[in-house]
Amino acid sequence: MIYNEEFETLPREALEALQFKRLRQVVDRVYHTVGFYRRKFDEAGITPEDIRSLDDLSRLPFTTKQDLRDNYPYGLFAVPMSNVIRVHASSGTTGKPTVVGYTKRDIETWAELMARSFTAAGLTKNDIIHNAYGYGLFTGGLGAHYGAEKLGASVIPMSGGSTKKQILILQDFGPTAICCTPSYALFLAETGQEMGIDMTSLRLRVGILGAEPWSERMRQEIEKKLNIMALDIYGLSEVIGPGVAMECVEGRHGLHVFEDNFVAEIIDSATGEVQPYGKPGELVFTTLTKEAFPLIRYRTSDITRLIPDACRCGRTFVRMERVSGRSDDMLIIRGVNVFPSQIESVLMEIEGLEPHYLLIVEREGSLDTLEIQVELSEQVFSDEIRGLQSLEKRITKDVKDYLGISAKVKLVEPKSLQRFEGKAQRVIDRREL
Ligand code: DLL
Repeated sequence: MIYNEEFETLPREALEALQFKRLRQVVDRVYHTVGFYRRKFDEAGITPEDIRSLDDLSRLPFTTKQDLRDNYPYGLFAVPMSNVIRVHASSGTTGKPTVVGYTKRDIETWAELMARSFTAAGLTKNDIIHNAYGYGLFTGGLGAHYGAEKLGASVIPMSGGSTKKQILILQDFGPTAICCTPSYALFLAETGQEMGIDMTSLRLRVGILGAEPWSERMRQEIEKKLNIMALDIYGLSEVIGPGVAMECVEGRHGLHVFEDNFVAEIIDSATGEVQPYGKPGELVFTTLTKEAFPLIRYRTSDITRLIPDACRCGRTFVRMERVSGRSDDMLIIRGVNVFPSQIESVLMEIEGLEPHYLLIVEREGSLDTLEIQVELSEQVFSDEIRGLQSLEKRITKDVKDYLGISAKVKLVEPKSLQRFEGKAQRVIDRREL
């Protein structure tokens, strides 16, 4: 099933013509409305008129997360705030989040992309969708919500957390589809099992899972434990949120990028050189239809490759292979994006700690766990136990309050963590997906 036949099955030639037309428009618009882009283009000696074909896109400069940070919070918006009807945000490399904005039309575009994604997963207005992506600044909850409504399905706005209640609702409300991160899907399955519930006999038949990397092995586990078909959905706040690319039930290999709205490129992370189809590298997006927050050649740091082969489903959009990793050090812990530098900033605000720490990420059952080991200063090391306990509590609380993640804190003796001559290795990620 295809939600928007007209656009999703455009012959490549017509699609590329449409992309070019929209690219010219967006390049023109950002050049004239966003100071940042005008400066960047001027520095590169390029004007909108120089973009004469889709290939000329590669002549434009990249936009990075650092650029977004430098223009925090609204500096890259291309419309006045009075036209912005929603903002979302995700983690940046410091304590400050990355802020994105939407006009009314952007919200409609996004809802359609999510309706297309649900349709690609085989859902219709007859489905009941249990939405366990978090509602709030995170784009998952509201993104999926509006898409489900656009499709005409019934949406259960669960948001994240309260696992036992989620299981009750899964049993009683009879949802046929679930939206959540793949690790949370597994956690729900396992918790249900522990509660003595047969999680394979619920009405659920489809999972629309994403927001973090997962593997084919995890897919099989989830499918077995919940007796569903699990499909991969990809997106990032900067580009729009979930619904940038979606797997279809027919293909189940690679996610169709909604190319009438986004141009995808793969580049060599080190040189910035555009790579041909099939070669792995860093994914870069240019938005073609967004009004409030258009992005030109945004470097996602996600590593994948593009598959141009025709798909049985009839969509002509190129597919991206499941994301295999990142080119930066961002961690995704229980769906929350966090950079080690953010944890460091929180630690360094607290007296009595040394700037030597180690982050250990593991997966217990299906849940990610984070342990923070941090060295005490000589002065507090001699303190009595009580003082140390309250210090541990304070760190746990600050990490939770500022970054939204639960961590186990272990205070260690001064000078006990390994020192490094070159680049410090502060993260041990033992998760096997
Ligand atoms: O995670 C948007 C989203 C919500 C996608 C719900 C899918 C479902 P951010 O919080 O900005 O946005 O995080 C974006 O998450 O750059 C990837 O590194 C990672 N990511 C998202 N989807 C996938 C996926 C949302 N399917 C960052 N597979 C991205 C692997 C994913 N990684």
